[in-house]
Amino acid sequence: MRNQTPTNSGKTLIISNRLPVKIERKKGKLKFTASEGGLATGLGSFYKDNGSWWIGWPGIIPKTEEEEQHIREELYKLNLIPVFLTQTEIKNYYEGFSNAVLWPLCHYRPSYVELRDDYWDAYEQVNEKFAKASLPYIEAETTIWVHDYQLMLLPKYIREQSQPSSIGYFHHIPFPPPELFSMLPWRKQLLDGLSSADLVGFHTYENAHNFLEANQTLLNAEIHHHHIKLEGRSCFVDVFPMGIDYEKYKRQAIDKKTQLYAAELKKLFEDKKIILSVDRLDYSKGILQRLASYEKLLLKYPELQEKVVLYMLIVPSRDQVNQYKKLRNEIDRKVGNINAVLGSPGWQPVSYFYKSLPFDKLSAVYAAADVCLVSSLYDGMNLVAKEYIASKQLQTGALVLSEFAGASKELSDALLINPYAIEDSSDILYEALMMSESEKQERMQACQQVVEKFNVFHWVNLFFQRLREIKEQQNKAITR
Ligand code: GDG
Repeated sequence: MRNQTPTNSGKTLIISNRLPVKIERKKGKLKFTASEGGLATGLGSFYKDNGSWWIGWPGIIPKTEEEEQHIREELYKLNLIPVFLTQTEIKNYYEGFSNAVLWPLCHYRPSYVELRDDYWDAYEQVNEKFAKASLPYIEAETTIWVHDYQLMLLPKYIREQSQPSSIGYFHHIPFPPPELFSMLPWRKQLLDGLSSADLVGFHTYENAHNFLEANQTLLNAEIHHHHIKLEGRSCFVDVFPMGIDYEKYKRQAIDKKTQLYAAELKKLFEDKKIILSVDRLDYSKGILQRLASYEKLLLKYPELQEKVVLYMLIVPSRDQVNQYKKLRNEIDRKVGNINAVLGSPGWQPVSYFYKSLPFDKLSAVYAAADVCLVSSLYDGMNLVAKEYIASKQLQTGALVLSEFAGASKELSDALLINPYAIEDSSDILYEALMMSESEKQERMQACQQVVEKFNVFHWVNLFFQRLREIKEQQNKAITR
C-alpha cells in the first residue's frame, strides 16, 4: 500500500510539541537521530517537500548561543524549525499544564488534575511562542496541521496573526465529556483555541461528539451535524482513526534477523507461552489492572503456572511528574510480589523491562509473543495493538484489547476486555492462550485487513483531503 504515499499541492506546515528528531550529547558532540514514530513516518513526505516545514521543541536545552545556532542550522537542513523551551517552561507548560492538567483530565482522572495558575500562564506563553515561531513560515497557500493537546490554543493565535490557506488540528488523546471538561477554569479559552481551526480531528466518534457538545454547552456555539458555527467562523469536526506504516512492520517481522532473534527469545522461555505488553509508563494504560488479571489467571488456572510468562516492556516516560513516580513504585511492588509469591526457582512469572528497545528488537518481541495484552483504561487509539497485528505475518498470535482503547472500534475481531473487570479479563486471557490455531488465524487475518488498509498514509491523505474540501466550500461561499 506504499502507493498511498500522501501528496499535497502547496506548502505544508506541521506543528507539534516535539520535533521528529532525537538530539543527544555524546563526548561533547551533538548527535542527531531521526525519530521513527508513526507521525514522522506518515508525514515524512510532507514536511520534507520544498518550502514545507515541521516546527516543534527539539527536546534539548542548548548550553550556549553557539550551540543553539548549531542546532538550528542542522535542523534547518532537515526542514525542521526548533522552538527552544527553558527549564521553567518545560516544568510548567509541558510537565505542568499539558501532563498534570490536560492529560489526566482527558483520561478521566480529575483527581490527578493540578489546577495551578502558573501552569496555565506558561501554557498560554508557550503556545504564543509557537505561534510566533510559525509566522515566518506561513504564506497564503500554506496548509497548517497542528498536533495534540499541548497546543490547543495555537489555531487561535495563528489565526489572529496570519492568514494561511487552512488550519487543521488533530487531538491524539481522548476528549472528555463536557461535564468533566467543565471543571477547567480555562475551559472557554481552550475550546475557543481549538474551534479557531478549520478542521478538528479525533480518533473516535465518541471524542468528536464530546467536543461538539462542549462547544454547544460552554460556548453556546451553533452545531449542525459535524460543524461548529461561532462568531462568524466555522469549524468542522470529524473522525480520523490513526493507522501505522503496515508495510514497515510487516517487512521487519519477516526479516531473517528478526526471526532469528524471535526464535532465541522463544528458546529462552522454553515451552512457555509469552503474553506481551508494551507501553509508556502511564496510568492510562491500566498496568496495575493488567498485573492483577495476570495474577488472577495464575491463581484461577494453576495448570498455567510455569507454562506462561508476562513479558512486560515499559518505556520510561514523564518521570518528573508526581503521579508517574508513584505509579512506577506501585508497579515495582506488584511485579516483585507476583514473582516472589507465585514464582519458582526455574520460573519468573513476570519479565519486566523498564527501558526502550530498538525497532528491530521490538519487532522480534511482537513476532515471538503468543498473546498481546492491551489493557488501557482509556486510550485515544493505541498503536501498539496495530503494530502487533502487522507483525504477526504467520497469523499465530491473539490480541486481547481493552474496549476503552480507540483501536477497539476498528479491531472488532480482537478479544475485547473491560480492564477494570479483573476476573473477566483473566478468563478472556485464558481463552486467548487456549484458542485454536484456526480461530487465531481467522481473527488475525480480519484484523490485518483493517490495519493494512487504514494505514498511516491513508490517515494523512484523508485528513488533508478533508481540509481541501473545506477550503473549497469556504471559497465557494465567499464567491457566491
Ligand atoms: C498517544 C495516545 C495514540 C513503545 N515501546 C517501545 C516503542 N514504543 C512505541 C510503540 C508505539 C508508541 O511507542 C506508543 O504509541 P501508543 O499509540 O500505544 O501510545 P501513546 O504513546 O500514549 O500515544 C495514543 C497515539 O498518541 C497516536 O495518536 O494512539 O492513544 O495516547 O508506536 O511502538 N518503540 C520502540 N521501542 C520500545 O521499547 N522503538
